Amino acid sequence: MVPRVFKTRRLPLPITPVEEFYIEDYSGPPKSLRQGADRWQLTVKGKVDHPLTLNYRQILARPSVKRIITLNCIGNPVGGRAIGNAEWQGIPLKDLIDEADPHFFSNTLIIRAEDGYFESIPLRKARHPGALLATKMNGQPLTLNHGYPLRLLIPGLYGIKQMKWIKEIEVANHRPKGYWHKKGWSKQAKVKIISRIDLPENNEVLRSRQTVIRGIAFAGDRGIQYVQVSIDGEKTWALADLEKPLSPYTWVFWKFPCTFHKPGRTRIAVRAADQYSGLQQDDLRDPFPSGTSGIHRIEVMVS
Ligand SMILES: Nc1nc2c(c(=O)[nH]1)N[C@H]1C(S)=C(S)[C@@H](COP(=O)(O)O)O[C@H]1N2
Ligand SMILES: [Mo]
Repeated sequence: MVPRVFKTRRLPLPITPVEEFYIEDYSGPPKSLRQGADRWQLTVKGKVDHPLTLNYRQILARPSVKRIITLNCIGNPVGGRAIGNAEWQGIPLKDLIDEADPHFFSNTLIIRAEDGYFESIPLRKARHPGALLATKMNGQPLTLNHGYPLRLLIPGLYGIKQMKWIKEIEVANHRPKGYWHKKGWSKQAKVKIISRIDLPENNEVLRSRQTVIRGIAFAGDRGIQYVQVSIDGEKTWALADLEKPLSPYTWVFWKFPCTFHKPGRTRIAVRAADQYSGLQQDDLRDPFPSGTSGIHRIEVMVS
């Protein structure tokens, strides 16, 4: 799993421009969609009373909503940039599922995409009030790289569940392993708490003893409760200031104004807590198999 990242600025913008948004897929955009979506259609089928087939025009004609949702790749390493935030527009997944009217005993959605990728999601998760079948990203039709004509977003889950180029949604009562799940990655793919230092950068030389440390923190749909920063080799921690997130499903920007007491090499670390499970733990630093919540540490030279 090797996401393509585009680091064009030191501190990210609250909404990631499309050209800077990381890209991850196992074999690139499907050929069938390169000429447009004229022949594309979405089918909702399986254990439902009202199977549906919708073409692109019909999907665009439906009432749509806008949601700001951050996407994080399960393979994103500690301090990594395979995370981005966008305003997505489309139809709530829940509305489409309800319209198809799943049978009482069904419990799973199997979602298939034009590139052969597929994933399964518990029906309960798919009914998340924030889950969206998006046609637009930051006000523009989705680009081919980001899932044109239709992609899924489910707050609280890693990118592996956020299918691009969707063509089929099957309601079922069995749970097949998804593409990455077969390769040993997490089946649930629930996002872990992460926090990252963006400014200063690792090994930067600081000309002044006074500085403002900045970065982001993210915990899916669980919200960030607080962020703590340490500038003394993790002996003590102090609270950072949080900006109000753009939605309940996005990253949070934090800042930490501070004064270093002595010159020389200084270690900076950050950790965050979500609203439910408490403080970020450092025990799982390897993104495989279920994402990392390792603590981001950098070293700077204070002159
Ligand atoms: N159809 C399809 N959807 C996919 C993938 C894929 O390979 N095929 N990769 C997933 C992974 S691993 C991630 S992290 C996100 C990345 O979305 P992005 O490329 O728009 O940033 O897409 C997900 N959706
Ligand atoms: Mo990913």
